[in-house]
Amino acid sequence: MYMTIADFAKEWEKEAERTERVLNVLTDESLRQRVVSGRRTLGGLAWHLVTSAGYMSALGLDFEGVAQGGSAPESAGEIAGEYRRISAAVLQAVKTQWSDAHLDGTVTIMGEEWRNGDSMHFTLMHQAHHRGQMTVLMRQAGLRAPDVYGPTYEYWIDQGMKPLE
Ligand code: NI
Repeated sequence: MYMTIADFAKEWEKEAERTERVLNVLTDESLRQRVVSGRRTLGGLAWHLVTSAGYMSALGLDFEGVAQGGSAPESAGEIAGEYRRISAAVLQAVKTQWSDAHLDGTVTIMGEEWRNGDSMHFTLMHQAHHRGQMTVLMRQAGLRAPDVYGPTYEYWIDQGMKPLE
């Protein structure tokens, strides 16, 4: 749990960089890759990361969110660009509009009291969860998933080593 804005900012930046690494590999065609027929697409999951960062406005932060009613763009570059923009905007809003004490403030979300610092942490965990789903779909779409928290299968091959089973 974050006690200071500085702690939060450090983790937010690191996680945003990981997410950008994943988004930057997407191609327009790969956005249509689905979990199973009729369910979420890779593009839908990628866009979900953008819109969920936008939910931080519910904590009283003021920043430019996602255009209302906008559906997922069909361009991978556009999704990655919009993610970079909104992720930086949230961070900038926290740094300029909050003090450390705001992290201890609470907001009622879906009938529950949420500590702001915990909401921020939840948002990053949620992002990591969907990023993991995305790397599976990326493989199914024929893309090479980047290293996120550790080496990938291809990384070991590149190093001339036998990949772990
Ligand atoms: Ni979600």
